[in-house]
Amino acid sequence: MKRLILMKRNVMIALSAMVVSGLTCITNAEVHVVTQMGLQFDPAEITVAPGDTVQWNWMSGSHTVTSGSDCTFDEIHFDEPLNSANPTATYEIPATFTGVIDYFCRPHCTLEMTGVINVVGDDCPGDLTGDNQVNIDDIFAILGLWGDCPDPCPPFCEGDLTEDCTVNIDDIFAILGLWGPC
Ligand SMILES: [Cu+2]
Repeated sequence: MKRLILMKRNVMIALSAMVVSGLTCITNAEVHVVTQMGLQFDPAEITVAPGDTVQWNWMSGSHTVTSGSDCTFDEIHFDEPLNSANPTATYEIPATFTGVIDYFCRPHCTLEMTGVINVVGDDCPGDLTGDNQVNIDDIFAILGLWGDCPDPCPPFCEGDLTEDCTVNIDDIFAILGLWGPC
């Protein structure tokens, strides 16, 4: 019995190692640069993919990058200063998020210092490892993300394909349903 438990543990260690090596294959993420120019973000609207990073570069004055619309922080994505003390702000788009992220500068929002990030997902939602196929590696990725989603769960949680705020067996069934080349 003890030996069986030990063997199970070794299998889990091996699986974990495979998950880690599988996840490091995700290398197609891009960095999109937005520059603060006076009271504008340039470009004001960008289109990115899930997992990409947006980087804002400060030029002058004192600003913030704050996600939300109507000059109200959405308390979901980001709220960072962009000034001489913090001349670069970055945000990594969650891997499973798609949709629109509006953002603004807190001091200059009413002067229409705003921006838009369009996050357009790929057409292969089950491909967590980014190798253009849904296969056993994606099941290992699910295992590595297993459990309750971090708070706040909506609107994104990596590995939660069924969007029920927990990564569980249902997500493995979802992977199986998406099985094959993208
Ligand atoms: Cu500003």
